[in-house]
Amino acid sequence: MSAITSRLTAEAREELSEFLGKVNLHLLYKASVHGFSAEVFHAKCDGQGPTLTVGYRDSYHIFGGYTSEDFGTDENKVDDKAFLFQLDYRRKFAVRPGTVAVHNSPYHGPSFGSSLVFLASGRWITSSPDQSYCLDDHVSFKNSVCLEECEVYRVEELKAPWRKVNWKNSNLIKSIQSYKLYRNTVAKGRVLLVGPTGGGKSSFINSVNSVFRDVVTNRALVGGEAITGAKMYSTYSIRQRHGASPPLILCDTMGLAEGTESGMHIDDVINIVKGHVPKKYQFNTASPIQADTKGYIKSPTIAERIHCVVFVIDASKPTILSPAMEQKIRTIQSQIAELEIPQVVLLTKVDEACPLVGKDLENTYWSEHIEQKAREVQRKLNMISSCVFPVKNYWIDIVCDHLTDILILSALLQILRYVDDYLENLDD
Ligand SMILES: Nc1nc2c(ncn2[C@@H]2O[C@H](COP(=O)(O)OP(=O)(O)OP(=O)(O)O)[C@@H](O)[C@H]2O)c(=O)[nH]1
Ligand SMILES: [Mg+2]
Repeated sequence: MSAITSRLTAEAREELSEFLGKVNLHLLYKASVHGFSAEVFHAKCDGQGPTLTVGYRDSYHIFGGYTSEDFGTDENKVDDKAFLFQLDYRRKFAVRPGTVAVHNSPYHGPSFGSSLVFLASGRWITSSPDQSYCLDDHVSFKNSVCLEECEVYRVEELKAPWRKVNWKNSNLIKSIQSYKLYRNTVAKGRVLLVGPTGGGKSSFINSVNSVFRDVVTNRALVGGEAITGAKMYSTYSIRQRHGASPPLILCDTMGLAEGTESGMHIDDVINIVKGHVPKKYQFNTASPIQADTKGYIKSPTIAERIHCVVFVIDASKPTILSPAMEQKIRTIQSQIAELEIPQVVLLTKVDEACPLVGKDLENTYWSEHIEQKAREVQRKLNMISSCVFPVKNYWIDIVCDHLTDILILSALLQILRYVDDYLENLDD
């Protein structure tokens, strides 16, 4: 069965986080999918610990209740942490201490005293004034209301970030500027960005450039295949206006597509990695560059070869990589591995993938959703977790922001270290 989608919008989640704090909401029950039935509700939600029940009268009237106690079919619960809420007007109604916050019974769904009883009869909720919750005259779930939808979420406390980041680090940029590559084998590490169309490759190059310029720049063309530049092999030296420039060249490619009819030819990825492809080369989907193609670099120097390959993957897609794309990238990976070139994954669009992160980038490593995406890509591409970096690009922004910079710079510093490892290995 495909994953059930939550009806909570990013805005609704944001509003709920004002009541609940930093939590993860895991959808247990959705009436329109599982049935408006007390029996199914109990089968899915009993004994799950803290939960949030959300009723939707329509897209605007959204209300429900939180309890930190288990649902069940008997035993009423006193729960001083319970509350009812109504999202329009952002209202929270506290429980009266010591009263029955949750009335458990097999004959109805979530029941917050008699103030708000879900699945009282199919889609209908009932609400009658009682002593349990501090309601007022303006609640929008008075008397009987027919619901379009009812969802129950397990509320999971966010325990610890899955990776530690020093968000206050102001030395990252200096560490990158002053990075000395192994024995000066090359002046600059050459890093290739590869990945599905629209994943954010060009935006990442612009973002890195922006961090070092301290203004949002747009050197690489963003916006997909419609743009001619997206079919061209472009390389960008990252330069600092004032002070030392980082020892980096970022190489932008055409996006990969699922079939063979469009997108970059995988042989060309390997041709770039080996250093055969000249700057400004126009990719041809149907056939890769040949030894007799104009500009073909026959005997590339170490500096012309790629020293690290970065796979750029969009974290906001429901399926992070389709089986066909996974297969394509795996094929590229195995050829890169033969050349012993390090590989990294950038998980882009974390702001779009998780509303918590969209609201505050410091949530990136607290977000279970982003962690799951990182694990998924790690598993599919057989990477170790320290090679996967969530980032948000500068895409809508017009000024730089410290938190966005930190994610980009953390990834970049690690990429430089992998470049260094590769150069050192060449010596052995
Ligand atoms: N929300 C969000 N959008 C992003 C981010 N990065 C890129 N985008 C958007 O994603 C779209 C595609 O970005 P590009 O940088 O053109 O992607 P690409 O991988 O270079 O695409 P191709 O060159 O076509 O393969 C653009 O509309 C960007 O504005 C991000 O971190 N967050
Ligand atoms: Mg691009």
